[in-house]
Amino acid sequence: MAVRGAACQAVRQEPGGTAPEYSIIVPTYNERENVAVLTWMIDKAMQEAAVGYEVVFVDDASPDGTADAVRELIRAFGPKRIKLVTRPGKLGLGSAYGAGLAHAAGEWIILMDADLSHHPKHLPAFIAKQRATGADVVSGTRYQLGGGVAGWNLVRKLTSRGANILASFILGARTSDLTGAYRLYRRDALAKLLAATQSRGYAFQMEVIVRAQYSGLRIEEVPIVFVDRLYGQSKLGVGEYVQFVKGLLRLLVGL
Ligand SMILES: Nc1nc2c(ncn2[C@@H]2O[C@H](COP(=O)(O)OP(=O)(O)OP(=O)(O)O)[C@@H](O)[C@H]2O)c(=O)[nH]1
Ligand SMILES: [Mg+2]
Repeated sequence: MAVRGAACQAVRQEPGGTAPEYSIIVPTYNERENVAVLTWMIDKAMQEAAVGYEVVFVDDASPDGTADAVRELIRAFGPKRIKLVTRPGKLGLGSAYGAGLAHAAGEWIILMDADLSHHPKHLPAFIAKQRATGADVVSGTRYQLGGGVAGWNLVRKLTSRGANILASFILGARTSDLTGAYRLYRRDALAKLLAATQSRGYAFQMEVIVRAQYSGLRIEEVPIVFVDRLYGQSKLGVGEYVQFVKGLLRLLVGL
């Protein structure tokens, strides 16, 4: 412990061991190549925002050893800055957020992907937007001025845009990016939304934000540029499309 304490001195800690204001929950499945650079970029962004934070990684027994890479980060940044929640197998994103929340100490929760598609440079904008507006949810959007996607082919761009337009039209959603996952939530709001949400895959993000709107939470948006993953494999397949349509139909009849 003495060694660990000494190693941590180089890294900022919250004074007096108080809880951080922001918890950034990052679910991981086979993201070994991404977690270190992501953490360094998050640290830079949160220093710029001048707020206290922790990162909670939720790893589902990634075969590539992601959890060991996170343990290295805990040694470098300290156990107050980085937490690791491990689960015995790939149990899905929705429950990963819940598991992360159970171990998160912050009043504000930021959800982001590990694959650098959600660039940490946008974090200060999420925080500033929430503080300026008093919003319960700040959602990153690719579909407002200043936002966009990089690295996707035309088919994937049209699919994402089409899915968003279709879902907005059918569900009367006011948020411009329903399927994005880069968001900031008031802690208790997220807990309630997660408990109510049943969809999986891209429909999960849509259900969460539509439920937020229907339950009267204040939602604001910030433009983000989504960058296609550089390392690791994309999991987008036919199954994802089927799940999205199923989720959309269920929301249509169920909400
Ligand atoms: N803990 C956990 N994390 C997951 C699971 N599925 C995906 N993730 C992570 O959730 C985030 C989003 O998943 P991605 O695979 O990047 O999904 P995507 O961005 O829609 O698609 P691609 O980047 O094209 O693969 C990433 O950080 C993944 O590592 C899971 O079952 N459990
Ligand atoms: Mg991704």
